[in-house]
Amino acid sequence: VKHPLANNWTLWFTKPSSGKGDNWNDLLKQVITFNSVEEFWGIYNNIAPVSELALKSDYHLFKAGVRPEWEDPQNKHGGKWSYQFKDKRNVNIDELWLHIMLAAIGNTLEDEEDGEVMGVVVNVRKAFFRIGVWTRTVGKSIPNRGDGDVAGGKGRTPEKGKEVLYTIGKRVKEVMKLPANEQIEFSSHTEAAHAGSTRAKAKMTV
Ligand code: M7G
Repeated sequence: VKHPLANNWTLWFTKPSSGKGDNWNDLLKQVITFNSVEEFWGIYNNIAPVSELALKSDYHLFKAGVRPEWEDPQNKHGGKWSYQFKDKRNVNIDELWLHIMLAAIGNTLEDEEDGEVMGVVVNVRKAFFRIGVWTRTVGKSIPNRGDGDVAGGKGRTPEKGKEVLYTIGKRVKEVMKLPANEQIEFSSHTEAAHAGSTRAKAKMTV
């Protein structure tokens, strides 16, 4: 018996750049798409844990049909909650990443009808591990896809839009078991793209 997930999910991998003119698109590879709990575990048990990945690697787990890029039509109006774990030796990144993936595919990061969560990302960098949760909006209402979806924040007031994002931020913080005095930051992808890096100025913290 397979236990279906509410969405189909695709795992992506960014392989480390060799440093010689590699561009983002050459490094980003689609690994596999799945739609059940059992398939998830089958994949999880057969891929390298984050703790064994080389520096500059990323895993991205996104709703099927959404590329893990700022430019994707479903991401371009959005942003992400993220946190950098700087004490790499004392953080159980494999467990944190597993828990954030389970929360994403189990739809517990948001109220399902909000349709904000596009995917989750882990970055392996020299000075930190970073976990990010990508959202479809930055709280503002955006043009909807025209296929009956409500995920564009249609009918949401700006206050409601922000509240939806803060709720996700709080849940992300809980899943990562961060102490209350640690802050996770929200930044929009437009800022990240302009800054040429994700270290863009944070708009919200929780
Ligand atoms: P990062 O991995 O988000 O953060 O971006 P880091 O600076 O801590 O490593 C690293 C670089 O990857 C960016 O400066 C971009 O060159 C490229 N990059 C990352 N993302 C998420 C994207 C994306 O969505 N689209 C494009 N075109 N490039 C990206």
